[in-house]
Amino acid sequence: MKPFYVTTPIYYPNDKPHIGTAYSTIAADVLTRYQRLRGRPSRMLTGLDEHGLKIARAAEAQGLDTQAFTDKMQLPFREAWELLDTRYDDFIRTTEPRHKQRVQVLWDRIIARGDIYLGEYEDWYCVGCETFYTEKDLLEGKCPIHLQPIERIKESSYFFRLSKFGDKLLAFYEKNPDFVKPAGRFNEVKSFVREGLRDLSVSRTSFTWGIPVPNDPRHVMYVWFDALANYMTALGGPAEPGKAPLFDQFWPPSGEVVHIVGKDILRFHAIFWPAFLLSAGLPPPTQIWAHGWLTVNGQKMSKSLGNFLPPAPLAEVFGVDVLRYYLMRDIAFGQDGDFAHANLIARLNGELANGLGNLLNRVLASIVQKSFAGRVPASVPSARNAEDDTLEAEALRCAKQAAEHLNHVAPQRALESIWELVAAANRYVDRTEPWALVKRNETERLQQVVYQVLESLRMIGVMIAPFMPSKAAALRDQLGLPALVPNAGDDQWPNTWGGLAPNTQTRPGPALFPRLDKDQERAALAKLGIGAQPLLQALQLGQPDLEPTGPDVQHRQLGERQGQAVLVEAPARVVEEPVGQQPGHVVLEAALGDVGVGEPERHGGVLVEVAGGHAAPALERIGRGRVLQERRRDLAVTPSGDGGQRRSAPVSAGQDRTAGGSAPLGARMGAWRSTGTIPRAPGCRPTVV
Ligand code: ME8
Repeated sequence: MKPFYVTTPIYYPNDKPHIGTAYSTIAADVLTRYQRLRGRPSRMLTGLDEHGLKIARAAEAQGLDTQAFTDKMQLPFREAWELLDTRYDDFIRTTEPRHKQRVQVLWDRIIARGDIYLGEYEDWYCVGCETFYTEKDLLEGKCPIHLQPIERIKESSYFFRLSKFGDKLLAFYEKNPDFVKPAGRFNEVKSFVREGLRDLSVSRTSFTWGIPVPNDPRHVMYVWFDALANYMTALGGPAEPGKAPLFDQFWPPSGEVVHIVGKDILRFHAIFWPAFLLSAGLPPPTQIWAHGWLTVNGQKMSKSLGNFLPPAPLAEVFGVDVLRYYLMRDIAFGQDGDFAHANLIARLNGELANGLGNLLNRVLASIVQKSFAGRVPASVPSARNAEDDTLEAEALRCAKQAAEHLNHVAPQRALESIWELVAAANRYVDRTEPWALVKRNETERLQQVVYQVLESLRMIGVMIAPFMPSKAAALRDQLGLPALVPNAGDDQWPNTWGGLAPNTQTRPGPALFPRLDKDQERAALAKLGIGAQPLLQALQLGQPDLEPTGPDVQHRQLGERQGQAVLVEAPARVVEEPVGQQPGHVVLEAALGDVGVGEPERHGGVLVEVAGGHAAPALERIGRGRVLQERRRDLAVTPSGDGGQRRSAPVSAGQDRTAGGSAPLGARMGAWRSTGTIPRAPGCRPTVV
């Protein structure tokens, strides 16, 4: 098996990491941990993209020297990745000398091939994307991604002859049919290339925060040229054979390289990057995996849009492993998915607590302790029956399938396969009724049954390790097994049945996944600043039978009045009509009188909705924004025309109920923005008191 090298995008440190960037990093970590467990030499890289105008401006806004700013901003990334238990081998920053020096080598190689030339450039530039757009790319004159005003730029520039690489790229794609995943995205890339490529501007002269172009220091390299090279420079490449051992070992043709990226940056990776490498006479990476976006109310969660969820409070409230599990399980890798607290809680209580936690508890806590003095009983072949054969076959099938899914970078499907085994083992316990065997003193059959269940748990404990490393270790510990230590060449995947040694001393411990009861759910959500009112909580937590009577909820929001930020509080009601792109969502209408939402930039990019407390601490918690002036206004509501009649929201069990007022701090911006104004509830006539 070739050595495996997986990378995350290197993130812009203009702001702190959020659950979207955490998603890419966790996915890369899961894949690397899996490959290590299979005994494959594996390496994971993450890091920061520290050059370019975006970073220079962010530093300027804070009044900091740019290097000092990036030195400061790297910390929250390192902390977040540590908190989320990601085990990367290297963390590269593009301001490091090791990177700068190797990028210049790459540049020189391309120059030597005659593929970079000096010219002049004029086009539209989005600093948020750090990319040029032509007139036809723009959306109503704005950047199509950030929906922000865009700058016209004209300057002397070096160009990369991308136009020359169209056919070469298409031939490379043809030869490497799995180069881009998912396949649908690969088709988009191919059509884009077939339409014809323009030469690419790869240097800038209007600012200096970048890597100087060799022999022409008036220019700094285009930030994407600099950034893409990180995957190679972190290994010490490009370099002659024998000069950079990691590069020799992990870069193709000796190694396999998988770049995990979000779909927003696929073109850079699938077109520019291989073109640079083909020009330089270097092999392109093996595969680019473009996953979808984590959304909030159907809108991409991002730093620029200011609607992002920081990972730390979620990890603190639900636990790191539960958060990792949720992200990998709830969202099909490659597709977009909405972050929904209600779904997270449902999966914690269902699949984790009732499914796996309960399976462990059912046999280990009492039967193994009482009937076998806490030791794993030996299986008894003469006491086997067809149920046992079915469970064993199912366990092997699930393990094989989970591995196949992970080999194909489908973490969600791998978890589905693992939970098929959890379900099969729980069914087996239901059918074999070990507690009845205890009563009837059928010792041999009991031994056999208990062994089957514990062995299934052993297999599950290995398979969940890449996803939930601490919970896997805790499960193994309860089974009396040591923590898994990956070893090159040693495949530890549960490919065979019967690995659990009889007589192993088990150590039953606390519940693996404590279930959250209603009060705990409420407390957890309140800690995250969500839902202080009973109806709101009911909607989030899945009680569709609650009929609202008075005003549905008290809704607080940071709004704007005559240029000032104000915190308003108003009764709100649940309406049927979804605002935004997610059908089935519950949306709140609040009667906020003449207080406007204002532009998000006015409040540092965030609209804050608080269910209790004041705006300032809320803003502090999410780490951005500034309250210009805070004032509290209560708006009284008098029922009018319809006699105070109210409709309840059309929610049904299993639906996502996190939109509307129940969304976390700052997250509702999308819903409000898409309406443009704050809707008034028809049953309410607000009066300012
Ligand atoms: O683009 N859902 O950095 P960046 C899922 N520096 N993933 C998300 C996400 C979301 N809502 N938001 C961000 C850059 N991501 C460049 C990369 S690489 C040579 C240079 C993830 O800080 C996703 O992987 O804007 C996306 O591609 C990446 O963060 C963008 O991070």
